[in-house]
Amino acid sequence: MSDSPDEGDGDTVVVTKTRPKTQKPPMYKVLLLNDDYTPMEFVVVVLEKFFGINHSQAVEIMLTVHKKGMAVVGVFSHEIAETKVAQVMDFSRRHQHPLQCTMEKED
Ligand code: TYC
Repeated sequence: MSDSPDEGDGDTVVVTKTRPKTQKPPMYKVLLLNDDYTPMEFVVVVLEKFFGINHSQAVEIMLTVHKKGMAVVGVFSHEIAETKVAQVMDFSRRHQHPLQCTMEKED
């Protein structure tokens, strides 16, 4: 019984380093896209209302989108990102603005 080969001699300590193999859930960038028709003030309201961004930061991000074509407005879990995109698209559609918002998996 105690001589069986897989029981060891009782005084050997095996230390295994824990290497986490569970992956962190992927995160998603929410992007706001430029267009020629959505009023600047509307975009600022969207950034304040749905992303909790303060007024001066919202103006800055809106101007970045206006000049560069798009900007990342936040990084969220898949579910939260999906909700933000849906909220922005619905709010824009209801106000008859063509503002586009999309999400993209972070690398
Ligand atoms: N380009 C728009 C304008 O000149 C403003 C704008 C900014 C639109 C950001 C969309 O995501 C956007 N009225």
